[in-house]
Amino acid sequence: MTLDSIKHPRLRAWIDENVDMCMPDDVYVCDGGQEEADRLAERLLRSHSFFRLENRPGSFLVLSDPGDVARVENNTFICSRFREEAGPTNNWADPQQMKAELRQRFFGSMRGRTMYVIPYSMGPVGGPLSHIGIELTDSIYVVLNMRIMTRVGQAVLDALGRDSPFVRCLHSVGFPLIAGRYEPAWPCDANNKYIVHFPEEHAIWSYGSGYGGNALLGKKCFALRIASAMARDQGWFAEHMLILGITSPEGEKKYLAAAFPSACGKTNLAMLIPTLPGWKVETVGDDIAWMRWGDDGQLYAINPEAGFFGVAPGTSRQSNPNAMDAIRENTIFTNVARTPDGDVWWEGIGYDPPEGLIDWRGEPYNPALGKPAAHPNARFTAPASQCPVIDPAWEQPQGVPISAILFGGRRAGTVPLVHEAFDWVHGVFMGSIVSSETTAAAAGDVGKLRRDPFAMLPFCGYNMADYFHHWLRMGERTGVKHPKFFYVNWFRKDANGKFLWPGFGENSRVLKWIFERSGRPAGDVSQATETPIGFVPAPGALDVAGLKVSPAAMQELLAVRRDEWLADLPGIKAFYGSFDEFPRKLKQQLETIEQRLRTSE
Ligand code: GTP
Ligand code: SPV
Ligand code: MN
Repeated sequence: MTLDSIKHPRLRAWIDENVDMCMPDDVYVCDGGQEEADRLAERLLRSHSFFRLENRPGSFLVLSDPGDVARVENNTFICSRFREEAGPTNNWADPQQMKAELRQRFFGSMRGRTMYVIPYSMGPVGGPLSHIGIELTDSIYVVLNMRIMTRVGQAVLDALGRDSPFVRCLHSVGFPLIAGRYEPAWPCDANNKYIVHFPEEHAIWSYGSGYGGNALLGKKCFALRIASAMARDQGWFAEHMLILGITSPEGEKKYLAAAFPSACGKTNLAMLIPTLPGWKVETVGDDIAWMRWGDDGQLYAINPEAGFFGVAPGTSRQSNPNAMDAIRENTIFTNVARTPDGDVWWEGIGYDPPEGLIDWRGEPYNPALGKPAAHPNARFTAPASQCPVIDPAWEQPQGVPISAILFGGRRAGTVPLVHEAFDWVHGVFMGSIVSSETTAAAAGDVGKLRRDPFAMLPFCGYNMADYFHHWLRMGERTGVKHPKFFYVNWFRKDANGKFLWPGFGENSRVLKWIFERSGRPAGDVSQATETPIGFVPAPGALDVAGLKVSPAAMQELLAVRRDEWLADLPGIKAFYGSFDEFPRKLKQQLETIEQRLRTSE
């Protein structure tokens, strides 16, 4: 479509402004359709980094620049007017200064390229919890991913009308095609990345990277960083949470939301196939939840996305058959290995690499070198509708009612398999002390323990102390029915460094306990043992029938050790202490728990 299809004067003016700055050769408005996608894919196929996968209809493999393979938290900024608004966990820069710097980067950055205008909706178009964004980008890869991950096209422009608000998302890979300049396979400006958010004006400027959350601006940039600030102002929640429906053998259905840090198991839990007979899990979303209190007092959640941008390594028929089915066609694979017969391969896919494998750098795979064939943060982009267990209500505009909220992370020790909060305030406390070993989803160290409250450390668009306030305040509303809070840890290890818990489908055993506990009134102790940190399953309460985990390992998994927890407190105190104004209620929770730990035997 041409620019004439834009009937929204402020949108048109904003596009014109950015055309003047970025100087693209052309401007094209995306309709999100299949014909358009085919046409754009044809253009990319001429490059050396884009391959059609003969074995998977409508699917492609893309290999990125080795310098552009993950989110870049050091180059991510929250540019609110005051530093205090961004808080100590975010990089801050003055908005005017940052814009001046960025204007130099964006100046002429789209020369020789087309600027694609992507009108997209996060959430069903026109839904009461949905919001609209417009991304301007010079990357066809971004266009092809965004049409899977979000709802793109004319319907969005129609819903926008002539003057509705939208989130302004500007993106450039930062590699203009100046006459005679060689076009690399994956253009980017690897050494000059900027992922910049202006929460006060609902704007995002992303420069230099073409990868994932850096470039698909509907995802982390809008649906979490900008949306979390909108949610605080407007009284709702934007969270890094999967949403799943779980049905008991008796046919009772509940919905759960779960916040785990990046690459800590959201996609896998969202699509889990229970090993417990008679139980069923269905997927609403695998990464982001937007939630608000409904008129009936229940918490309602939508998945603002329309696709999965999932971690490929470790995904197999054994670990996640539903994901394997979802990626059979119409899927974009990024940085996985390619087989000679036009298929994909990665570590943990469940079978040996075939002869003639080409690794994610485009070179013949040589296992002797000890380097993985797929990048550890290799991803698949697949339509959510292709998931065999997609929930019938996944596109319900008003969302699904949430009975329980889970937190989780990778902890080799200390944190038991599951524990339950005493009440809302304790639940917020629980979320505030989440910690996890870092993963390949972000550039930097892997396996380093860090505090990642609510799995939102890299994604909260404002001061995190204020974010906890928001959670506490929202729980004080009258007439609301509090979901229960739980904290799970699939990653506890034994003395030899092996996971104690089999995970994946076996996590249904923990979900069953959560399902049953979430229906109990506050203070109810059936099936539960009180510990200083919350309720854990009472002896025998966790259904382990047929599970091959020794009683000793089970005991270790559920153990709440005084010394381990006391050793964790200084880190929590240091984190709390890094804020100027921290919610008193959470500090009190910390004191109470410390007291309980010190007086328990
Ligand atoms: P993002 O998309 O980065 O937000 O990640 P995610 O939270 O959706 O994580 P995902 O489900 O993709 O899992 C990441 C990695 O953890 C994969 O390699 C999985 O195989 C592994 N994993 C997921 N669930 C489990 C589990 O229950 N046990 C163990 N041991 N590993 C798991
Ligand atoms: C994450 O890192 O949490 C992701 C992948 O879901 S990305 O879209 O790159 O942020
Ligand atoms: Mn994520």
